[in-house]
Amino acid sequence: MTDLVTDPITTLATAFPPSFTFGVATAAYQIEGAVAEDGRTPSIWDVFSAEPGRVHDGDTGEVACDHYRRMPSDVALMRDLGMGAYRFSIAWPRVQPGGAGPVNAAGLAFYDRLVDTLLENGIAPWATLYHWDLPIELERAGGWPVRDTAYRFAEYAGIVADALGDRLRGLITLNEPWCSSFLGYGNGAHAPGRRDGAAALAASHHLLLGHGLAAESVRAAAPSVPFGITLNLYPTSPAVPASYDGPDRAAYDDAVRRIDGLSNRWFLDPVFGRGYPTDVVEDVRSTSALEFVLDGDTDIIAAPLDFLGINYYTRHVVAPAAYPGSSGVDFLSRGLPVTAMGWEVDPEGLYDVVRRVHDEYPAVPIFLTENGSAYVDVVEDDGTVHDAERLAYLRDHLDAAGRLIADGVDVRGYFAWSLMDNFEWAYGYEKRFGLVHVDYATQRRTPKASARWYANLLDAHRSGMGHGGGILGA
Ligand code: IFM
Repeated sequence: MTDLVTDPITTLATAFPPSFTFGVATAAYQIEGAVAEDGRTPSIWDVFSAEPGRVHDGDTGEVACDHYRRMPSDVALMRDLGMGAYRFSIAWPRVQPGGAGPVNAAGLAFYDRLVDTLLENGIAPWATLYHWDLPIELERAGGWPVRDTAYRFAEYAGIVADALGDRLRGLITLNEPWCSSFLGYGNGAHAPGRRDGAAALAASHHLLLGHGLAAESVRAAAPSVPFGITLNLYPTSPAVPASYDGPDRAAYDDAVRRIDGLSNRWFLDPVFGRGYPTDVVEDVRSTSALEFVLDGDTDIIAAPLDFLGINYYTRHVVAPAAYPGSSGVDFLSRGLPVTAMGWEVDPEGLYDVVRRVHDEYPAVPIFLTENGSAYVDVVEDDGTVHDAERLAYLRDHLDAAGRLIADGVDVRGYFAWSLMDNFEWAYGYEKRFGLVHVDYATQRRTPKASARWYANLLDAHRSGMGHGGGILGA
């Protein structure tokens, strides 16, 4: 294991080959603001966050980090931190208001400028096409549970690929379709806030179908842009040791199977050409007969990938439900330190989940497209934030990424979530994931200690790893 105590930066930097991509990630609705600027129309998140009780403190993305107006200085900030790549998302309602019909040139022009500004500053642009901001008109027509939304998405994907594909270094169709379908349509915690299990399953299928159809429209418009999808994956473990052989051992294993099935395999299997896992099809049969899966759909979804994006935050630890009538599975904590989200800090989980994809699915380059932590930051009088816990989280997860590479897993990049504090969906502005602190009253950006540490690591990596010290010292 890398010695992270005595030589945290120079040793860690050696774990990553020279071609490794280091960057940061954001998403449009979480940072842009300017929701009615240049022809943008509302998305499901504008409508959802305006509904009382949906988002903590009634927060919305109306202003967010005001990135739409501050884009040039935000890119300069990334350059100053030495970022090699930036993963952003494109707001569908800016590019194609209403989700269908003609392109809104003014909205698309923002992303055109962003891509050029990034390139001028030596930062590789990576775009995500859908990070949860469905145009409200498409939701009013039925949203993702409706098949037509997949075709609308493929059309929009082609528009973006045609305009930006010549300059993007990576194009990701969907960010975390599990969240879009199961949180958006299943438990209602996310926009559009519906609570309908059958609709959630239909949404998951149409999101994946949209991904597959987008492969065609993207490759037709921009054949050379690396094409992929980002899944949020969770290693799933029983809340008992491997050696446990009590009478309910099988029930623990079944809890793991069910949660792994719906969280991971429901998405990985069809994307890698295996169709939907039959055990999960059985699990959900009382909710839906999956009549929306038509002949040929699974072939479309299995479109070849240039890379798989994996987002990792924590592990699921599960047990058979203590009380009958619940969903059948309980999620437990092991008493490990948690982030402000209540998520256990488990860098080994990153190793485990990526290793599992490497071991069980066809070989494909892997990019860690999100990984990060929310903590309650204390801002000192001089504006600095000594976020030791976030720094340790970042360092320990990067160490796990380095060990994956050492063990032969084809991990090619890491994007820290997030460049800066932003609108954390139903948690509003209360949870801060940024490497850069945002004072929402003034929009002042201040790099936290974690940002400066990451900048030092990237500096050491770029300069052939011989570099010690740096801003924080070794
Ligand atoms: O902020 C989100 C992001 O939009 C998607 N992945 C998880 C992050 C933290 O919750």
